[in-house]
Amino acid sequence: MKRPIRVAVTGAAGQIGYSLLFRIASGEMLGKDQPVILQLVEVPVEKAQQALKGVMMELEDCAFPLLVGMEAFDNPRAGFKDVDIALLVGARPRGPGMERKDLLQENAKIFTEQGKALNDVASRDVKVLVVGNPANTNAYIAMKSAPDLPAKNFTAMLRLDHNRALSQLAAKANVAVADIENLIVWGNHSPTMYPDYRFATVKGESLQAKINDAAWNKDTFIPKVGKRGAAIIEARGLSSAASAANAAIDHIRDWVLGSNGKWVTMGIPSDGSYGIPEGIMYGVPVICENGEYKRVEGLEVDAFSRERMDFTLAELLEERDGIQHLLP
Ligand code: NAX
Repeated sequence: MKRPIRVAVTGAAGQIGYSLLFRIASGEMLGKDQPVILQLVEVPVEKAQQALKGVMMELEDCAFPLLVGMEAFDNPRAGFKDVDIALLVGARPRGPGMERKDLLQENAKIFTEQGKALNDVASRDVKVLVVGNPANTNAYIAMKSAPDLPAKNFTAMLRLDHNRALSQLAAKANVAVADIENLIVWGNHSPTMYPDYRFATVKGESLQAKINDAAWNKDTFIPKVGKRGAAIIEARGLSSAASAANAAIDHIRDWVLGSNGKWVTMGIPSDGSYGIPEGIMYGVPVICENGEYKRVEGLEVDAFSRERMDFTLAELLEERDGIQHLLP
């Protein structure tokens, strides 16, 4: 039997957690021959811990052969011990009357604590995915709070945006999702993101040439992908959960097992390329191989794209400036 992989999930009793845990335990994230141990972290509140117990009872009742261990925790320092993968899903949602600034500050506290805990007790190779919003800035905070871990171990989730864009493009061009390659979503996981299909291909042919509709790109496609989260809330009365969990599975599966040469979008610490200052958690195209991601380099940035990429960057810089003074 392979060595079990330890996976921590925060916010494990929440809605994304409920869609995520069963798929991890069934082998969809790390492979059908890979045993896992789940380290589930929730807030130290009776109701949340109780709900988590219920989820764990259901996980037991699935009798997943690959689930070889599972434990509940009420703090990250215990919950992140020796973890190989950390899915940071739990975050402080925006409450009534709460300003954006307050939201950033509340989350800064959570992700500083979690970053420090990872720094002190997680595997040195831990792969961290931040899902909880504001995901990019929370990932930045966790990364900055973990100076002993490589910065490249920290990532933010833009895969849901990537998948949303793929589906919209497939429908518009009347092609199969699986045939679309080389799509990108630049920037922040927020409505400012820039889904970019200038390089996308379908069976080797240019998708842009096939669609050939600049007005649709600017006025329909980009805003639709950006506002998809709000449209789901409007329709469902709840935010995206199953699709978010699916994107988290896609993100980690590709990172660990490889993306088979395909471009996928990950929020990763920038290296100064593409005019993005170093160290910002910014969505870029990557290819994953042998457990590492590699940024796709040397793509041309035209004037329209520059404007979009700078727009989403400006928001990230503003978020960073709002929490910089709280960092260790
Ligand atoms: P829920 O409110 O259903 O669940 C969140 C859970 O996290 C709760 O059970 C809560 O007790 C727990 N929690 C809060 N703070 C915690 C902490 N410090 N440690 C451990 N657990 C903690 O939210 P859900 O729908 O599951 O969404 C979770 C997060 O994902 C939210 O921040 C949401 O905004 C974000 N999303 C991010 C997406 C992305 O693409 N990056 C898309 C989906 C989603 O909106």
